[in-house]
Amino acid sequence: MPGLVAVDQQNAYDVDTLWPMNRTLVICKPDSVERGLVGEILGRFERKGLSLVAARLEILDTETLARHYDEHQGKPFYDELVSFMSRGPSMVMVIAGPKDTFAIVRSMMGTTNPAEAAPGTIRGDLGTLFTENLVHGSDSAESAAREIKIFFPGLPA
Ligand code: RTP
Ligand code: MG
Repeated sequence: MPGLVAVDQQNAYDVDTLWPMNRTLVICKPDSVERGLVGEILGRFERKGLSLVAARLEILDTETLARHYDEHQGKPFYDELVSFMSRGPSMVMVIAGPKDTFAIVRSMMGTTNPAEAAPGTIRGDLGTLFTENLVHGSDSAESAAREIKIFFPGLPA
């Protein structure tokens, strides 16, 4: 299990092994904050052996969400998505672990629609509504680097 990480100008490392750690962005969306599920969600990642390296409770503004969800701008669901994502505080987090941590997080989240997500996943266990699907996780290593820069520009990429 990785320990806490130390961050230098270039990389993050496991403090016990000094292996490079891989990071991804996770957002506990407004519905999970409202429902008091942040601890449950973060606890699942921590029990898996991933580490929390940065976190901030924040109401996301439409400009930040436009950058974050750039790939979805202009799609039919975009306005509803931004309205939901800005309706209250989100817990924005950087999670660290081994190679391709983004993929570990995504598999633990479950598929986009909670009604169809497998039991045992966060969305499958805790949600039923499409838009209110509790959690965001970067969908690739490139997305993780891009998204971490948006929310935590001070952290080395
Ligand atoms: P996220 O980015 O929030 O982690 O979710 P995701 O990768 O599982 O899904 P994505 O395709 O990136 O979509 C972003 C969010 O937009 C809403 N959505 N609605 N009505 C629709 O067809 C539709 N498609 C996507 C969902 O709330 C999804 O989380
Ligand atoms: Mg996505």
